Amino acid sequence: MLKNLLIKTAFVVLLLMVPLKAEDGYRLWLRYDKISDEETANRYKQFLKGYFIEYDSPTIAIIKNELQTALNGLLGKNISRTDNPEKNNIIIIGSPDRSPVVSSLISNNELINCGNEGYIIKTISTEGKERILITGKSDVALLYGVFNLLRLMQTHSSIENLYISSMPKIKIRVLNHWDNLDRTVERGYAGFSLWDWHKLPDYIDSRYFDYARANASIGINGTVLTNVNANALVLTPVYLEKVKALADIFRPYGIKVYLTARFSAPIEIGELDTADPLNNDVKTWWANKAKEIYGYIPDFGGFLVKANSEGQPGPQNYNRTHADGANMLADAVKPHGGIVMWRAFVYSADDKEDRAKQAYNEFKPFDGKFRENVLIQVKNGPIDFQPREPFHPLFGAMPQTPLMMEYQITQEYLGQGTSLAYLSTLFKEVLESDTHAKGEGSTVAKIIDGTLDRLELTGIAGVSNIGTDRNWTGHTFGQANWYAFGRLAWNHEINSDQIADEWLRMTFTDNKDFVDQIKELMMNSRETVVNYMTPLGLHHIMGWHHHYGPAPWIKDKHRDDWTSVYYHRADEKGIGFDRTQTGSDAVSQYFSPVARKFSSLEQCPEEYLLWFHHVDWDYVTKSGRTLWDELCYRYYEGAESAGQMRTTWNSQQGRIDDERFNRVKMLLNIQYKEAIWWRNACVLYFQTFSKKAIPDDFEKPDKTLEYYMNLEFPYAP
Ligand code: BDP
Repeated sequence: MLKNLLIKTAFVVLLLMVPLKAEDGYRLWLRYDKISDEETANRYKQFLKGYFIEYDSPTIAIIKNELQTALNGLLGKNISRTDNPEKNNIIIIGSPDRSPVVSSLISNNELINCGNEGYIIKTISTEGKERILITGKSDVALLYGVFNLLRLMQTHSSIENLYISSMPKIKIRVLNHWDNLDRTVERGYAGFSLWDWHKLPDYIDSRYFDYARANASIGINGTVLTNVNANALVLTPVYLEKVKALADIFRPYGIKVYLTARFSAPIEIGELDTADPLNNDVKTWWANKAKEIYGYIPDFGGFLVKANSEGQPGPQNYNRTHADGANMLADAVKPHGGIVMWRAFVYSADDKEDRAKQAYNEFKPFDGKFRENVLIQVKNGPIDFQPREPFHPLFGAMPQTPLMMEYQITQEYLGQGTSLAYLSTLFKEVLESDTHAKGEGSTVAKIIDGTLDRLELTGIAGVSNIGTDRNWTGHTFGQANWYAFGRLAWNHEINSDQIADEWLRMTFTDNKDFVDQIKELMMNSRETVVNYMTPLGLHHIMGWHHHYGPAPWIKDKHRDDWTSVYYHRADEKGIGFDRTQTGSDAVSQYFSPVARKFSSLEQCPEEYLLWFHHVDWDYVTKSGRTLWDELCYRYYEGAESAGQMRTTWNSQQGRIDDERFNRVKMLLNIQYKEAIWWRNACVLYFQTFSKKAIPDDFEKPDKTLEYYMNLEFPYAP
C-alpha cells in the first residue's frame, strides 16, 4: 500500500517537474508565443480591435481560426468578428468581387498585378480611423495576406501605415515527397512518411492539417505525394480514395495534390502488354486514368515523372523520346487542366559521355517540342544535389520550354539528418547565377520565373525533408530549409539573411544577440559543410549507396558513374575532372562568356576549380598556397568552423528552451565529429596521390586511412 502510494506520489512530483508546454519543435515557425515586450504588444493591440469578413468559405474559416489562434497567443487577446466595417482599428478581409465593403475600399484595378494568389495589405486611414485591409482575388490570396500580417507581428515589425503588394513570381511551388506506399522515405531523415496510407481515407491524422497550414504560411501551393521512383499502385482506385482524402484537406489551404506516374503503369495495373507512348491503347489507358483521377480530385495538379533514369521505365524502352512520353501524358491530363513535370535527371550507365553532359544532350534537341502543359524539371546542378555544383547548363538552353527548378531540401549530400546546413544560400547562389543566355543578367532566376523567355507556366520544386518526427524535419534547423524554400519560391529576390532572421525570430526568440549570432552561424554553415566535405569543386565522393560519410576511395563498381574516382580523378600529377576542351568539354554546354570563364584555369572561380579542371598538386591557387596545401587548408578550415558552430551555439544556452537547445547541441557535436572524419579521411586518401605532407600547422589525423576505409554503416538511413 505504502509502496504504491510512494510510487504514485513520486510520479506526480515528476510530472510537475516537467515544464507544462514542451517545446518539441512541432509548432515550427507558427508558435505564436506571447510577445513579452509590452510596448510592442500594446501597439499591436491598439490596431487589432476586431475583424470584419463579409462572407464564408472553408478558406475563410481557416483564416478566422488562424487569426484567433495567433492573436490569442501573441497578444493574449481574443479578437472578435465585427459586423461594423466602419469601426476604428479593425482588420477588413475580403475580395472586392465578393465583398461590397472591400470593393468600396479598393478598386479591382489596384489588384491587377496580383494574379489569383497575390494580395495587398493596406492601412486605410479615413476620418481619423485606421483600418487594415487585406485583399486579393481569391480566398487563398487572403490567407497568404493574413500569414504575412502575422509574420510582421511574429517578427515584431511595425503594422502601421502598411502598403504591401505581394504576388508569387513562380506559379507552381511544390514539395516533392520521395515517400513510398510502405511509408519509408527515400533519402528521408525525419522518420517515416506523413501519409498513413494504410489508415487513409477513414483515419485523418491531424498532422495533415498542420502540414497544410505550415505550407500555406510560406506560399507552397502543391505537393507531390509519392516518390519519383514510382509505384503504379497509387493510381489504383483503393489508393485514389486515399489521395482524394488528402486533396480534400489540402484544398482550402491552396494546395494541389500531384502524383508520380510510373511509366509502365498500363502494364502493371492495366491489362496492356506495352507502355509505348505512341500506342493508341496506351494513350487511351492514360486518358481514362486521368479521367478517373479527376473524378476523385477535380483539381488534381498532374503528374511528376522520372523516366529512363536509374532503372525507371520510360519511353526509351520503346525507342521513343522524352518528348513522346511527356506529351502523351500531357494530352491525358490536358482536358482537365493538369500539367506534367517531366524530370531531366537522366544519365545512363551505357553512355560513356561525362555524366554532367548527358541531360543537356538528351533534352536540348527537344526544345519547343513539348506540349504547353509540360514543364521540364531540372536539378540545380548537372550531377546530383552535391554540396556545391555549378548551375545546370540546361538553364538558358531551352528558351521555348518551361524549365522548373528542382532543389533538394532533404540533406542527402549535406550531412543528412545530423548536420546544420542552411540551404537558402545554396538556393540563392544558383538563382543568381548568370547563364548569359540572352546576354548579361540572364540569371537562372529569370529563366525559372519565366521573365527571360516570356513563359507563362513556371515552377519550382523542393525535395521534402519532412517526416513523422515530432519536429517534422529531424534536425530543428531542417525547418529553416523548408521555410526558406517556400519563401524563395514565392519571391526569389528576398535575401537569405532576411529569411534566416525571420525564421529565427519566429522559431526561437527575438533576443538580439541570439538572432545575430545564430544567423551568422546559419549564413556560414553551408560553406562550412562544402569545405569539410567537397572543397574547391570536388563532388560525389560520399559513401556508397547510403551516401553517408566520406568515401573518395569508391571504385570498381558495376557503374563507373556511381564511383568516387570517376569524379575526382586524383593521380600523382593532380586532381579534378577536366571538363574543358582537353577533357569532356562539358564547358561547351554553357554560353560562351560562362564557358570561357569556366574553361580558363585562371578565371574559373575557385569553388568550381576541380569540377572543371584537373589541376597539378603544385599549382599555385589564389591564396598563394599550392593546390595540395589549399586543399588541406580548406578541409581543416571547414572542420574548424564546424567546431566554431558548436561554440557559438553553446554560448546561447538559456536564451531558448532547453529541449530544442540540447537537441541542437547534441547534433552539432555529431556534426563536428563528422567534419573531422570527412577531413581526415579525405586528406589521408588524397595524400596517397599527392605524396605531400599535411602542412605543419595542422594537427595530424589520429587514425589511419585504412581505419576510415574499413568503416561500415549497414544501417545508415
Ligand atoms: C539521387 C538519390 C536517389 C534518387 C535520385 C533522383 O540518391 O535516391 O532517386 O537522386 O533524383 O540523389 O531520382
